[in-house]
Amino acid sequence: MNRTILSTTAILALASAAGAATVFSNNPAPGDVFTNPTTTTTNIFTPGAAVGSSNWFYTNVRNNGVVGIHNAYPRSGNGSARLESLQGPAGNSSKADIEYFHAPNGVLAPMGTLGSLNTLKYDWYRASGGTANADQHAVLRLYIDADGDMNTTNDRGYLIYERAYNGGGAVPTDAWQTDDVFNYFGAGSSANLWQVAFGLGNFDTAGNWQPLSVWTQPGGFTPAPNGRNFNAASAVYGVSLGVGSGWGTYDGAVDNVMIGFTGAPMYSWNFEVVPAPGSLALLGLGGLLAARRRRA
Ligand SMILES: [Ca+2]
Ligand SMILES: [Ca+2]
Repeated sequence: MNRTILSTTAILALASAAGAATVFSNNPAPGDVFTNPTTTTTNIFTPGAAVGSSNWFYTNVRNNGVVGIHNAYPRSGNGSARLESLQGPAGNSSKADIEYFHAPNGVLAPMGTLGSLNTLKYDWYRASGGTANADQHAVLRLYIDADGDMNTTNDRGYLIYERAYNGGGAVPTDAWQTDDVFNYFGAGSSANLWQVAFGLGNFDTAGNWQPLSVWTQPGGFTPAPNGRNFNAASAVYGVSLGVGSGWGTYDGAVDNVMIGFTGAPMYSWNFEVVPAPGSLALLGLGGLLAARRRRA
């Protein structure tokens, strides 16, 4: 009996450990600097957009926005995903995102439903300086398919978390923050999220931002006047973090993105700068020497 419980616990521990992933930069230190000076927005097919084979991508970059796993603001190791806006807010203002698309077999697929979502948190850092509003920080978005049927694609959008819709105020600078969307206002009291309905627009006016715990109900929520109904059966198929557009100048980073669904392993991503080939060889040599010492 005890043995069964222990082995079940061990399997669960292994399952959640397997969900924790390190996402390495494409380039050794200082890491990746993905940018685009033009007004044309990049996409996942832009050369250099894919972060290895992690299904994370540097996306929606324009007007000298910058994104890349980099060592400027290390967190939980040597790096984080840096996000910069170098121009704006007027005229051609910067935008840059880092986004995960769930495609375990090369086909876009649900991670889980909104109704089974049970964890959503991330770390972010805003450097002091810059002209972006004092309440701005890298936002967290979920890609949502409203009816949960991935064969119909005209019913999609984002749910977006940012502090500005949760009391706002100037955000701390030069210090890492952890925002736990499910427990933002205390244990079990979730933060407000607002909807972008692709093809219909942004629904971020008063009354249209709602606690996550409302969006996840069977009836969900439909923003006025013509937003989409997101509800417990809606599928989450990706995660997005970004800055801009229209912010002014901004420098910061995100790390330790976590999203979990009841009955499934936790997704947890730590952005890190890949060791240089030389240091990998040294690590290998060190490991070999240590192994030899252990055998001796
Ligand atoms: Ca990190
Ligand atoms: Ca659909």
